[in-house]
Amino acid sequence: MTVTASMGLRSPSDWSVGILVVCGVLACTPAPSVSDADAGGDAARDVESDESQTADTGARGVSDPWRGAQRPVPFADINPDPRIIEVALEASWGEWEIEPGRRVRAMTYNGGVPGPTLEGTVGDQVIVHFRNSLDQPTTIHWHGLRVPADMDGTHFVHHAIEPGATFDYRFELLDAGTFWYHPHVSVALQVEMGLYGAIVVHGPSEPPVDWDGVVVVDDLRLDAAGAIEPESMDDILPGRTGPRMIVNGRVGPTFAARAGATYRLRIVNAANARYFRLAMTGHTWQLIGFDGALLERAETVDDVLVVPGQRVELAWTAPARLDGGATVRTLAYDRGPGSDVAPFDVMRVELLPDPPLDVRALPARLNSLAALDTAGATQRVIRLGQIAGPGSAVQFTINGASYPDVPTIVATLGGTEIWEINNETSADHPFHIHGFSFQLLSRNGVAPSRVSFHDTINVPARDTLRIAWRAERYPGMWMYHCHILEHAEHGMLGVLEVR
Ligand SMILES: [Cu+2]
Repeated sequence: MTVTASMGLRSPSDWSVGILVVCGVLACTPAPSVSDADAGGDAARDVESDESQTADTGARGVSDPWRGAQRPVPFADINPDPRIIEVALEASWGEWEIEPGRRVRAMTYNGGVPGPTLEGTVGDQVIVHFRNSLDQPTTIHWHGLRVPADMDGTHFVHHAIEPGATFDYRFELLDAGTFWYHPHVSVALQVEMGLYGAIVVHGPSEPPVDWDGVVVVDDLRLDAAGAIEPESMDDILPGRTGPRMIVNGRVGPTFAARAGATYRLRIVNAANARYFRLAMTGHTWQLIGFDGALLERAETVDDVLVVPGQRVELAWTAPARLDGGATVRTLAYDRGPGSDVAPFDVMRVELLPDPPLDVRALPARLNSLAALDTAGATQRVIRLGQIAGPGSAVQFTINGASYPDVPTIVATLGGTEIWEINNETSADHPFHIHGFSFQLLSRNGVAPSRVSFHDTINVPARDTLRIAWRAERYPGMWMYHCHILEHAEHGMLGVLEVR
């Protein structure tokens, strides 16, 4: 039994061809590891090789670094077919225990924050039986996943799900990577109140690591009574932030690592507006991927910026000694007027007493990324701006207009788009496109040193980014917007139609 597919590799060819998965009801042949083909192997050979070697997560007896409530819960899959993930998801008011003994009233998915992690493999079919038990309408947006437009959770592709109503989301997992889900109705409020969860999609060629899991970061501001503070007018310009750093729904958790083990950290920024510039005192990380695509080669970094909505993947090998432990912090970052530039501690890292493991290097080659062919691409300019709004508020604009007055962009199905995004403001904006991944072509005219694909990327103040993407597979109505959720709600959002 073989897996015949171009799966999980971000290249123009596998975006344009249908993805064929040949798999029986029994388990598919384990996927070959990239490490099999380190020495110059090409991507096609990597995925078609019969040399089977699974990513041996956990094979060396490494325990989960998260303790108790710090560990996100999985979904309960009610479908016996191993290639169908069928789950129940309910949004409801509940209690969120942000630290031992401190509970806040929150919006929860299946009673918790974050919601259950949706974990699957490329080619899996997903059915989510969703029930809205809130007292207000909601939807679910599958951030970064390529899904049919009518499953995308925006209000112009399906009606908001009213209180007490249900909706079944159905889609196929097309790409390996780290994604997340959250509402797209009253989004600034509902995400701030706790409605978010991670999505992990495994591909056929994953780097071998000892543990692979999610690190969902968020921040929170409580009022004097200990409740999540409502949004104020002052939150609109910088977006809402708070002084409590949250990881996997908990303040200040501890990551308990085993010496010599390699950890794959799938970082999801679920905060409304906080830019997490993460660093571990005295240590470096290996940057291995963004959003839905691993980089071709790991890059050693001292710190990494993760903007709202974005995912960044890191690999970290625990050292032989970590006397007194270490602290992961978010470092000072100035993203513009009114923003919170202060550093904060995010989580502790400690070593387990377990005997050290032999250190294993990551594969030299993690992925094969082909740059998009941009010949004949339709070129557009997207200008991000701001103007004075009603009262003392600010209004955000795209090409001079605020949603819903931003003219709809109509892209041709099968065509290639190049967007020049000019940030004309003095603040950074994280730019997100629904339904499609884009390649970064340049920043201020300078091409990056490597190929990378994103669905959410920071556009620094006054900078110009050029991105390219293929309008393929799924026609329909999509959105693009700033992922500082207060900015999206105050005008920095446009409609994209692919037809
Ligand atoms: Cu913005």
